[in-house]
Amino acid sequence: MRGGKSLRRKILKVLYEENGEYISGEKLSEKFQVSRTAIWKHMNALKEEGYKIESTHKKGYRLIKTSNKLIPEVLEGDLDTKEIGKKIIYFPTLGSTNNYSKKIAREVPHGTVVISEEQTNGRGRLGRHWFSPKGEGIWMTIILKPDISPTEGMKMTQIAAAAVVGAINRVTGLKVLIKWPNDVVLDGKKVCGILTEMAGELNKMDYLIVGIGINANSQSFSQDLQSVATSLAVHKGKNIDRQSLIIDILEEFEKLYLAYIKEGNLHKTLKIVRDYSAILGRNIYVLKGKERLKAQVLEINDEGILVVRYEDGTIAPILSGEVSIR
Ligand code: BT5
Repeated sequence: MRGGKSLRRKILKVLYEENGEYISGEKLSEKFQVSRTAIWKHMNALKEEGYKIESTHKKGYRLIKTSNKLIPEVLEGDLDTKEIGKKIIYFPTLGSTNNYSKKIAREVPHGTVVISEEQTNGRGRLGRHWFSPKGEGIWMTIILKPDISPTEGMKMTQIAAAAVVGAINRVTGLKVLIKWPNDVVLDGKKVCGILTEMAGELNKMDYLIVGIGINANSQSFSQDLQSVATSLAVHKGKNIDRQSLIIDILEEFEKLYLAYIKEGNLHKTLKIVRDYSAILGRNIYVLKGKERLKAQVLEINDEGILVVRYEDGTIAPILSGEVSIR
């Protein structure tokens, strides 16, 4: 088809910008210098991709805005950022946005964001599976190339968690909390998980990727996830606009990230992760392999690390272990 995929995306952007109004096939064919038949074929291809496009003989075409399709060109255009999301790579389906990001990290610019409507092999920590159904969530990875030491990776997870809770709060009004280090929860169930991974040497980072998975509009979960997972739409009672949420997250992430990278300032992130903590002051279990130790959470320190007091009185930071609320 003439113009191929990139023309199709440009047509989609024009339709989006018409805000639900009709635009004629003639106008589109003039604008893009292709025949009306070519426009018609691209519209059919877009419909097949899942975009809701109405066409009438007289008026032309219009796009019905729905919350279950993302338009990456619009995302890029609407984002008010300097570094993050200047390039967005979008897939209808992908194994895992983190796996793909690792493959391309060295070739793409800092700040590139990879988004997929679906992941067939979404990953959590320690090789766990991450359920990522088509069109229902936000499955994305931010590729970063900061000049920091690999020991600072944890701070990136905290920056991402802070950006996510703030954005969810602003866009949906829902009161989400952070379950340190990488979960965002709603009524005790997980709505978002973050997976930060890096490559490099002991003291020099090559790249760092921050994977963010958010259950936005899922209505149901498999039996094994039902007791631990929930979605924003379930709590809101209606679908949420993923596009607005992505924009808010990336803009907020950039602010918090640049404050840290440029000025060494982690204060705002720390304030958010403390104010919105689901576990500060609470009794928890620290899970170490098969062991489960009772502890009380004392603080999230200035490095973004959790500090606990065990039953025998020892006070210690938790570096990688997992915690569960008692
Ligand atoms: C995480 O791992 O929470 C990190 C999840 C990161 C997912 C993003 S999506 C974009 C990017 N690309 C990827 O491939 N991954 C990242 P962890 O703390 O290990 O939690 C995993 C556990 O959460 C699983 O063992 C399940 O119990 C549960 N789980 C799986 N899918 C879920 C979902 N959609 N919502 C809530 N909980 C889920």
